[in-house]
Amino acid sequence: MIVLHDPDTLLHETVELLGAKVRPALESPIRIQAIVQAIQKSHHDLRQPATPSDGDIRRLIDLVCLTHKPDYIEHLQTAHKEWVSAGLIESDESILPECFVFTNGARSVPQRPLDIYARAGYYAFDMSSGITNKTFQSTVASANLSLQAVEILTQPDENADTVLALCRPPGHHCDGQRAGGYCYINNAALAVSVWREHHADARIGILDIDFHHGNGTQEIFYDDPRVLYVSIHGEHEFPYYTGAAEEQGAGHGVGANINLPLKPGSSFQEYLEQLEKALDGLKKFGTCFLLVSLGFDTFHLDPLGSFQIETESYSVIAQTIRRSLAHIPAVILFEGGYVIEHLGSNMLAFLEGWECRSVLPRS
Ligand code: OKP
Ligand code: ZN
Repeated sequence: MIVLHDPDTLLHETVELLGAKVRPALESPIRIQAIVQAIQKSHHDLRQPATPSDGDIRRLIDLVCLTHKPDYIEHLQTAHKEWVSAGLIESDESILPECFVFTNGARSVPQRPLDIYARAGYYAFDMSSGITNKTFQSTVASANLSLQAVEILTQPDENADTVLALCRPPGHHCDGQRAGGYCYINNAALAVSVWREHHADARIGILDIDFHHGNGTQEIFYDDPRVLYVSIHGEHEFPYYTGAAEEQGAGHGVGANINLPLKPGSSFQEYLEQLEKALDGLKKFGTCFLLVSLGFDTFHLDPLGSFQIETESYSVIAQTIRRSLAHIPAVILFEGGYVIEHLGSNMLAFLEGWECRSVLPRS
C-alpha cells in the first residue's frame, strides 16, 4: 500500500479542556509518529510528497474553497498572528474560543464579529480546535496529503488502487466555516473536489468508520446527490447534535446520507451488522470512487470511544470493505484514534485486511 506522510503534520500541538482543566489535546503528533514507525518496519510503501510550491498551495486553497468559505480559511491562516499582536496570547500559546454563535430566536442572521477575540467562536463549534502558530501549516500539509493521494490514483503508471493518507489534523468534523473536534479543513471534501477535476460526474462514496459522527462531511454533502455519506458511530456521543438515522439528506440529496448509530459498548458482531448495511448502501449507490474516513477510536481501550473492537477485528473490517467494493479506487484518510501504543498495530492490521492477506476464509 502507498502511504503518504508529511512531517509538517506534526507541528500543530494545542490544548483542550478536560473537565475544567486545560490539558495538551489528546489529538497529538505522537499519534502519527507511532503509525509511521510501524509502517517503516513493514512492507508498505511510505512516501513523503514533494514540498508544494506557492502555486501548488494556491491550487490547494482554491480547491479547499470549493467547500469552505474563503473568510474561514483566512481566519485559520491569520487569527493567531492577530491575537498575538493584540496581546491576547503569547506566540507559543493557543487560541480558544469564548463565545459561540447562538440562536436569538432567529431575529437576525449571525454576522462575522468585528472583534478578533470573538471571531474564534464564530469560526468554531467547540473548544477542541485551538489554533497555534503552527496550526495552519499542519492543516495545509494534512490537506495536501489528501490531494496527493487522489492524484496518485489518477496516474496510470502508478498502478495503485488504494492510497492511505496519514492526515493530521483530521477533517471529518469541520464544515464549510467551522472548526471543531480537532478538525480545521475537511480532508474528505477536498478529496472529492480533486477527484471531480478528473471525473466531473462521478458517484463518490464516503465511508466514515471513526467512532464519532462526521458532522462536517455530512453537512458539506447533505444536499449533494452524487456523494453518498455513510457513517457508523457511537449514538449520542460527540458531536452530540448530529448522526441520527433520520438524517437522510435534503433536496436532491435525499437518500444520499446514511447514519448508522450504534449504542455505546456495542460488540464487534453488532458493528459488522452495521458495516454490512453501510456497504450495501455504497454498492446500491453505484459508488465508483471510495473515501474511507478511518479512525481507531472504535478500539476497546480508546478514551474517546466505547465499542468493543480489538486489533484483529480491523483486519476483518478492512477485508469486508475491500471484498464488498472490489476494484473501486479508494483513498483512506486518517481521522481519530487516541491509544498511542496500539495505533501502529491497529493500522497494520487494517492494511493487512485491506490487501486481503488471508484473514477471512474466502466465501
Ligand atoms: C475527534 B475525532 C475532551 C473531549 C474531546 C472532542 C472529541 C473529538 C473527536 N475535551 N472532545 O472524531 O476522533
Ligand atoms: Zn473520532
